[in-house]
This record gives sequence, structure tokens and C-alpha cells, in this order.
Amino acid sequence: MNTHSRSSCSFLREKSKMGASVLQSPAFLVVVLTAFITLSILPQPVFGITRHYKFDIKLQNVTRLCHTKSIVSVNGQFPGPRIVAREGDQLLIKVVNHVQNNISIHWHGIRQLRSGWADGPAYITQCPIQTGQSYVYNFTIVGQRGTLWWHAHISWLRSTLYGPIIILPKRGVPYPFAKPYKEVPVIFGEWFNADPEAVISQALQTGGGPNVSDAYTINGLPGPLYNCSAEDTFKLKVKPGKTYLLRLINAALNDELFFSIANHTLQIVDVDAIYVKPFETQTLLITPGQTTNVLLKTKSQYPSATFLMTARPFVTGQGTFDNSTVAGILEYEKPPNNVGSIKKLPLFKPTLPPLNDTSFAANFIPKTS
Ligand SMILES: *[C@@H]1O[C@H](CO)[C@@H](O)[C@H](O)[C@H]1NC(C)=O
Ligand SMILES: *[C@@H]1O[C@H](CO)[C@@H](O)[C@H](O)[C@H]1NC(C)=O
Ligand SMILES: *[C@@H]1O[C@H](CO)[C@@H](O)[C@H](O)[C@H]1NC(C)=O
Ligand SMILES: *[C@@H]1O[C@H](CO)[C@@H](O)[C@H](O)[C@H]1NC(C)=O
Ligand SMILES: *[C@@H]1O[C@H](CO)[C@@H](O)[C@H](O)[C@H]1NC(C)=O
Ligand SMILES: *[C@@H]1O[C@H](CO)[C@@H](O)[C@H](O)[C@H]1NC(C)=O
Ligand SMILES: *[C@@H]1O[C@H](CO)[C@@H](O)[C@H](O)[C@H]1NC(C)=O
Ligand SMILES: *[C@@H]1O[C@H](CO)[C@@H](O)[C@H](O)[C@H]1NC(C)=O
Ligand SMILES: [Cu+2]
Repeated sequence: MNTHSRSSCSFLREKSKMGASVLQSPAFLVVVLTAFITLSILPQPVFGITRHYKFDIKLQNVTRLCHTKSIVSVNGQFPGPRIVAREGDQLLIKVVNHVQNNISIHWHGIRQLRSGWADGPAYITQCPIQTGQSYVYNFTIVGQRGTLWWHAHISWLRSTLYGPIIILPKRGVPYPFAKPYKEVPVIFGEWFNADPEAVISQALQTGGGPNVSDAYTINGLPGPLYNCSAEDTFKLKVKPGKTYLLRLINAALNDELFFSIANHTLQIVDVDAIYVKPFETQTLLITPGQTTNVLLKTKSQYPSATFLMTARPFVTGQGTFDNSTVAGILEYEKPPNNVGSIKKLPLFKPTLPPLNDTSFAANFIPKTS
């Protein structure tokens, strides 16, 4: 997640030269042997399939809050494309860099057993992919199911380069809860009217805190509480009497976020691709980089109302931060016999905890681990 200071890839080559002398030491052989034996007795993934993806890193013009700018994107999409796989599947993701920035992609939360070099942090596990170059990430998902996500892992390019990783259970293995009617990714992000690369580079130069974002987003959309943004609102259209699985991802750069849907309860069933003891809550807290699957049971009857879902940060530290609120809309499909009535439906708004509600956080966090 974090911004890593830029070191050079020749430094990594120096290190691997040092590695050669270590290779000959007896202690090293013992370590290798032990690791080998340990790995061979670990449960092996049962048969999965190989899934191929191609990520073309290219520029895309995007307009939010009446500001148009060119962003770095995957395949021109913002947020980026979904990766869908089952536990046990192998992923081969070819990343082709068509932009001027050096790029690497991190598969956030994937355990990378025996494939550490596919993890993605630039200058940590790989040299970034340079302009005109490509790299194939090759890894297998072992012992994880739920939601994870991918993001650029160099400088602040992750502010526009991110997307969901949806991990279904192995074929034939059910969820430990009733099969939801529909599954919907809900990704929180941040929008900067300025170029985020200029923001972080200015902060590194001055030593001050980086300028804060202009909006939070849900699936790339800031929603109706911001100026010049009503058209860019995430709408979750639902039917009454159904259960929806929301795959929440906090892709904001650094902020913990409260989230709530007016007049609805959320049941948390999975955190960071691990099932948890399910619990219900009106409001949840999600830390940056975290993912969580929640069940949303819709009202049994058409409610003749619409409901906002909102998120805003939880902050305890000093320093400036974006204290704004992103909103999306939960909209019930009108029953077919509900004719006429073009009058506006009442809109309910959730109440989020105060920005500094440490007691909420202290209460909530232990339930998710
Ligand atoms: C973005 O907009 C600029 C200015 O209108 C244009 O020159 C450029 O070709 C556009 N880029 C893309 C990727 O569409
Ligand atoms: C990309 O990486 C190369 C090699 O380290 C470096 O020479 C170049 O300046 C980098 N490009 C940018 C835009 O940072
Ligand atoms: C991916 O990694 C596996 C395991 O290391 C290896 O057997 C396979 O050849 C690799 N495939 C590609 C296309 O790189
Ligand atoms: C950061 O904010 C300051 C004050 O509003 C502004 O002068 C500066 O241009 C901003 N920096 C960037 C990179 O947008
Ligand atoms: C929205 O625009 C109005 C009028 O231009 C301004 O008074 C208000 O402060 C703006 N609100 C936000 C959240 O930027
Ligand atoms: C939503 O909740 C508010 C406040 O708790 C309540 O007054 C209202 O009747 C509820 N509306 C619906 C449609 O559930
Ligand atoms: C957000 O911060 C601004 C500037 O620091 C302040 O004027 C405003 O009252 C704050 N809004 C909320 C909702 O806390
Ligand atoms: C939160 O902020 C309010 C007003 O800014 C302050 O009165 C209150 O003491 C703070 N609460 C905590 C737990 O820090
Ligand atoms: Cu990450």
C-alpha cells in the first residue's frame, strides 16, 4: 500500500550478487532443505484452472467535479477491470505499459505462496515495467476466498489504477451463508482535481503533508453531495426481499472510512478474504487496503423511498485531511403495478459517527478479526 522511496534497480542486482556467496554456505542449504520439506507437506491446491487477463496501461480522459483530466488507467476503465477467479485457480495477467510512467501492479492481499516475485511492489519484488515493456504476473490463489483488489504500487498511481479481485469458492463449495441474489463490488476511492503524481511529488519536495483529495468516490463516482457531481452517482438498483452481497474495498489512499446505508442493516461475513463470525451493524469501518464482504437484505416490500449510502473518514491524528462525504443511492425497482405517481420519493440519509469517534472504532475493530 505505502509509497516506497525510489531506489534503483541496479541496487537490487547488487543484492543478488551478494546472494551468490550466501548460496554456498551450509546454513543456507539447511534453510532451503527445511523450506522444501515444509512446502511439500503443506496441503496442495486441488485442481484449478488458468485464467488469462490483459492489462493495457494507457491514458484516459475522465471528468469528475467539472474537471477533466487525463488519468493513467487499465484498458481505459476507471475503476479498472475486475479479476474473477476461484480459489485454487492460477492467474496469468499480462501488463503492457503504454504510458510514460514506470508501472508495477500489486495484487493486494494475495498470499503469493512460492511466487513472491509476482507480488508487485516496485523496487521491492521487481523493477517497474517501463514504457513499451510488458510483464506477465503468474500466481495461484491458495486458501483464500472473498474479495481482494489490485492497485499500482509505485508513487501515487494507485489513485487511479485499481480494481477488484473477486475470489469465488472452489467449484461445488457453497458460501457459508445463503447464496446471494446478486453480488456487487463497491470500491471507495479518492478523486483529485490535480494530478496525484504532482501532489505527492510536491509533498516529498516540501516535506509537508500532501494536498488532500477533492472528493471520495464509490466505484469512481463522487455522488450528489459534491458540486457538479449529481450525474456521477453510484446507484445500486435492488428488488425487495432479496439478499445482495456487497464486496467492499477501501482503495482510498490513506483514509479509514465509515460506511452506512440509511434504514438498512449490513451483515459482515468476510474480511480480507477470510470468513468471519457474521455480525450485524448499521455502520462499518474499513481501513485503507482492507476489503470486506457484507450481506444487504432488502426490505420485504417496495418501500416508496430511496436511501443514501455514505462514507466519510475516521481521523484521530493531527494534520489536514479530506473531511467530505461520498454518497451513492440505494434505489428499489418499482413494482409493475405501481403506476403513475411521478412524485419524488422521500430520500433517507444515514447518520455516520463523528469523524473522531474512537469508541466506535475500538468497539468495531475487534469484531472483524
Ligand atoms: C484527452 O483530451 C485531450 C484534449 O481534448 C486530447 O488531445 C486527447 O487525445 C484525449 N486523450 C484520450 C486518451 O482520449
Ligand atoms: C522509468 O525508469 C527508468 C529506469 O529506472 C528511468 O530512467 C526513468 O526516468 C523512469 N521514468 C519515469 C517517468 O520516472
Ligand atoms: C507460472 O508459474 C508456474 C509455477 O511456477 C510455472 O510452472 C509456469 O510455467 C508459469 N507459467 C508462465 C506462463 O509463466
Ligand atoms: C496544493 O495546494 C496549494 C494550496 O492550495 C496549491 O497552491 C498547490 O498548487 C497545490 N499543489 C498541487 C500539486 O496541486
Ligand atoms: C458548491 O458551490 C457553491 C456555489 O458555487 C459554493 O458556495 C459551495 O461552497 C460549494 N460547495 C462545495 C462542497 O464545494
Ligand atoms: C428510515 O429511518 C428513519 C429514521 O430512523 C425513519 O423515520 C423512517 O420512517 C425510515 N423510513 C423507511 C422507509 O424505512
Ligand atoms: C472540513 O474542513 C474544513 C476546512 O478545514 C472546515 O471548514 C469544515 O467545517 C470541515 N467540515 C466538516 C464536515 O467537518
Ligand atoms: C471529537 O471532536 C469534538 C469536536 O471537534 C470534541 O469535542 C470531542 O472531544 C472529540 N472526541 C474525541 C473522542 O476526541
Ligand atoms: Cu496494497
